[in-house]
Amino acid sequence: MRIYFAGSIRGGCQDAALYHDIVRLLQKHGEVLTEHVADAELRVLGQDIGDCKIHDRDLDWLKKSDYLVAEVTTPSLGVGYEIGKATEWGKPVLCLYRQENGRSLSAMISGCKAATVRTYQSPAELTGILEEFFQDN
Ligand code: 6K6
Repeated sequence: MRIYFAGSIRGGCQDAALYHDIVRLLQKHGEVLTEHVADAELRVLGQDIGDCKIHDRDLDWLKKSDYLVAEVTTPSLGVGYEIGKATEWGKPVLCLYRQENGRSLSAMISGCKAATVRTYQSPAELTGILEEFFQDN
């Protein structure tokens, strides 16, 4: 089972450590194709392959994935684009969202019937949320 994990990069990288923990949890359910999204060193140095190659490679991985799991607390154009593509391609999508600072999730995500949106307060809740999602899908 192949899982594409999506998390903000240029949208803001304050949750990088959390992404790392989510990738570790996801690895209990399958192969995570996008570990680099949670890689602190790569995030600082960037990857010197050019934006077109990043875009084409990531969409190729997304096409090959069975699931998309996205952490959507930090708004990111790239993550929103990936969610749009995955739902269009009929892949099960799980969006993980922490309600904070009075900010609301985009209606294009919270109102998307093709995606499962789960809110959480603490990372301790994620194990159960992921188990439920993979059992139901
Ligand atoms: C930086 C850190 C690691 O790699 C890099 C180079 N840039 C990217 N590498 C791989 N995937 C990327 C990169 N930039 C964006 N993405 C994809 O878009 C990822 O799959 C993320 O889920 C999403 C982040 O989008 P932005 O708009 O927040 O950058």
